[in-house]
Parts: sequence; structure tokens; C-alpha cells
Amino acid sequence: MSFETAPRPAITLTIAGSEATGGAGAQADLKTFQELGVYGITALTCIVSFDPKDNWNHRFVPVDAGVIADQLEAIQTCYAGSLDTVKIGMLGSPTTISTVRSALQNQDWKNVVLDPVLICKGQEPGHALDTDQALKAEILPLATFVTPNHFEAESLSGITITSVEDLTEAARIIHEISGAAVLAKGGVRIAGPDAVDVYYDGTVTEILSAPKVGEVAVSGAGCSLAAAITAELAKGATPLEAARTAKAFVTAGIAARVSSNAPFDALWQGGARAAVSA
Ligand code: PXL
Repeated sequence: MSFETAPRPAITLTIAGSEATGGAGAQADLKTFQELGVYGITALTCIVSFDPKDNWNHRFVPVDAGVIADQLEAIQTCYAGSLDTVKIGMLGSPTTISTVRSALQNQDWKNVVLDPVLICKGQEPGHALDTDQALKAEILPLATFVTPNHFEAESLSGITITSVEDLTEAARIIHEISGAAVLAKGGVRIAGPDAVDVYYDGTVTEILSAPKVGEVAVSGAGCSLAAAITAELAKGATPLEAARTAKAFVTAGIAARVSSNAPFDALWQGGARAAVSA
């Protein structure tokens, strides 16, 4: 076996939280990166442990800002010159947001994919308005691609979304605010047989649609979608190609979802592989 001939994988960083049960967060990102053939790296921002004694609500512990800065220093020094693509997931506090912003500004990036996690399932809307404001002010302007879900698209655009037309308008508004390519996700939240997402990059509008698999959101779908976009961009895909590939990856992962003793299923990143080899 020759080790020299193996092509070097694209180096891809996720700045994200740990979700202990493995469905969402950094775990979902790394599994997605591995499935799509990029070399995954993580800087952990927080640890989320669902509470089975409290309706599976989130217990959230931030990682100390200095420790986040240390991780990013190690990563950015280790891969200086070869790391140009980053995904940003749950940050969770204004302190974490400014720490991450400083590190992002230490280098140039080709792709900054922001999954604007404003709220986790089970949290009350408005729980962390200061965090939401900081994310919009400090991280959104650095993003080249942003993937808001229904709630986040309403929050970022300021409009109410009940139809695909509304979702398209929200994608346009979020593009105007950020300058980024936008994939606004309707998921199961817009009525109808299909899970519809809208892509908009300032020029192209594309409706990405796949039949809904059940009516309940699956844990890890948003993280995996943004991670798949990140992996594809790191490999050189255009934003639209990345969005299409990611939608197919997530649709297959939802079809192959994993159930547990929690009241929600988790996406299985191996679903797309199983679909190809079946
Ligand atoms: O799905 C959003 C999300 C992102 N990151 C972490 C999470 C969650 C939701 O549970 O726990 C760490």
C-alpha cells in the first residue's frame, strides 16, 4: 500500500458545541465531514446535555473563553495556509461570540458557513436575546453562506414565514443584510407534502424540495446540512452545488434516522452512503 499517493483531504473546521447524545452539534459536523471526505477539526464552544428528568430540555455549559481561544490558536497555527473553510454552529454566549470573531479575523477565509443557531429545541424563544443580537452584529457580517431554519429566518429577516414565497423573501432580506449566500430552511414547518428550502445568492434563486419524511423535525438535520455545505465548499463546489448536495445528503440521513429513548430521532450521516450502495 502506498501512502504517498493518497490525495490530501481538504481541511475543514467546525466551531461548535458538543451535544452529548451525538445527534447534533460538533458530533454531527464531524460525522458529516468524514462521510463527505474532508478532514474534520473541532473547536468546542459549549457542552449541551439534554435532561431526561426535565422533558429533555437543554443543560448548557459554556467552554471558558480562554480555552476556546487556545483551541483556535492551536488549529490556526497547525493548519496555517491550508485551512480556509470554517463552519460556525452553536456559540451560545456573547463572550464566546467575541472570542470566535477575534480568531476568525486572524486570517483570510474562502468559506465561512454560519448555521445561525439562535435557539435549541426545547429552549424558550427570547431566552438569550443578547446572544442573538451579538451573533447578528459580530458573526453574520463575516459569513459567506448562512443556513437559517424557519425560526431563525423569521428572526433575521423580521418577517413572518408561512409560505414558500415568504421563505424566498426572507432569503432575499438575509442576503441583503449579510452579503452571504443563503439557504433558508422551511423543513417541516411550512405546510405541504414537501420539505422546502430556498437558496438565494443575490443572483440565483432555487427552490430545493424533497418529500417530507414525517412531520417532526429530526435532531442534527440543521447541523448536518450546514456541515455538508461546508465540506462541499471545502472540496471546491460552488455554493449552489454545495446546497444541492447537502440537501440530498440530509434527506437520505433523515430517511435512515436513528431512534432512541428520547422523544426525537437523530439523523444518520451514513444514510447517503447506504442509499448509494443499496
Ligand atoms: O441543532 C442545533 C444545535 C447545535 N449545536 C448543539 C446543539 C443543538 C441542538 O440541540 O445541542 C450543541
